[in-house]
Amino acid sequence: IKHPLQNQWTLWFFKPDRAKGWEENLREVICFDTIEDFWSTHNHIKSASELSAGCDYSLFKAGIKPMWEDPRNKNGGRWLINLDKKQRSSELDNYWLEVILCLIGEAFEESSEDICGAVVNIRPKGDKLSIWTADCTNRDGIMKIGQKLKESLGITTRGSIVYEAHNDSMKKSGSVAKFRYTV
Ligand code: M7G
Repeated sequence: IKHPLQNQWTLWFFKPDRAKGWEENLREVICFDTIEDFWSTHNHIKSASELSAGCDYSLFKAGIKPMWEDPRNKNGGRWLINLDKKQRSSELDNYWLEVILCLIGEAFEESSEDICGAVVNIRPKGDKLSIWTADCTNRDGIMKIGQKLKESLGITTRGSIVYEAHNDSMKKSGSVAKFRYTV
């Protein structure tokens, strides 16, 4: 008997193709709802650090698309971790796995309800990890998730993780979005 997860999760893959629109470049890879199915997926796909520049993996609760426009995301935001280039070889894959295990294991307890998914962006200027939550005004839930995230990754630097509302990310023109919370 396989071990059921509390939620069903969908893994998405984004591969940049300039000839296509952003959403067209987003593909559903697989849906799983047991620990065993998670590991067999994880063990046969490329690790995040092996992806080419511009690609993303996203893991979202089934039924939520990994985009700002989804009804479950549109009032939400993300905890964002910016990694240094050198962390791709040292930290990226471990961090991403840890984030996934927190999500599918419902490690955020009562705040797990607020979780929509997580994204890893592979970028030449520095990779990014984020956890997307549903409501950018739910301060308590957001802070609990942020603290748990930092703790799980063993990040101790104060103020190193910022939460930004998708509404701000959407509007940002080149520069950094106005963040709302930090841990
Ligand atoms: P990114 O891939 O999140 O980060 O956004 P990057 O700047 O490090 O590459 C790059 C661009 O992709 C954005 O400026 C948008 O044009 C597009 N994009 C990203 N996201 C997450 C979305 C989304 O949720 N919806 C739409 N419509 N476009 C998006």
